[in-house]
Amino acid sequence: MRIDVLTLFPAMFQGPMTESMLWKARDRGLLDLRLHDIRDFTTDKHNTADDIPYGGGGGMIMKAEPVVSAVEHVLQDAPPDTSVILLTPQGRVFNHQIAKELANHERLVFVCGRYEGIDDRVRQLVITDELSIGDYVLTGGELPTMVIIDAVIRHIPGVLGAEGAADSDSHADGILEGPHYTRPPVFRGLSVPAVLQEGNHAKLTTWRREQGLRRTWQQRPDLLLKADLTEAERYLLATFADEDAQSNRNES
Ligand code: 4F9
Repeated sequence: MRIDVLTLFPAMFQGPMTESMLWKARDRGLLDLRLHDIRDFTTDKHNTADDIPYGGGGGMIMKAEPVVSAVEHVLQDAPPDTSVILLTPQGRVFNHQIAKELANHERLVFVCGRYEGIDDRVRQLVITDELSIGDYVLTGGELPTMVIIDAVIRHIPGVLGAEGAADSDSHADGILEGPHYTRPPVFRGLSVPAVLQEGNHAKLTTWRREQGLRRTWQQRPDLLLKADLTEAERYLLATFADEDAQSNRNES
């Protein structure tokens, strides 16, 4: 996959994009990441990338021309269905499903805004998708871009060690993963659950699903409304609620 990032701060990407998994993906030739400085597409002698807003209001707005030129430059040799993504708190909220969907693309372009905003004509002319990473405002689109690239490349075959490891992630099937343990078997009086040490695979699979459901019920009950659960799993959820009611009675 080739990813082009358009930013006024390409140096912000140096650390994260050269460490760990992202580096592995690039090293293995699975990710061709290209950073472009929007300032290189300015045409005046002062390399002006921003200007004051029409109608007042303070703050600076990124000019349309350099951003549109930069997008057109990277799109020159791109397939017509290439997504050009703007990071903005006004976009669709990014999630696991969107990460998987984006991983199927051969090319992606990320446009990182800065300052108070970006001239809306950029959006009207060249943007195909607007994404947010949550309901808060940051100083620019660079961190959201890195978050999204990290989440997307995990779904490219060969990036993770074990093939298909992303399929068991939290959120992969709408519920959270259960707990994980490593050695030692007892730490400060807390034991690793016996089922993990027994090697009974069928039992382990059931246990993991049960633990995932329990975690989801405890920490993100909102996810259960949309999760695709069997009759038996719905019944299990009801037993969690019963256990809960039981322990509340014992406390009082
Ligand atoms: C983008 C915030 C995506 C959240 C872009 C300022 C942003 C953002 N998700 N904040 N520029």
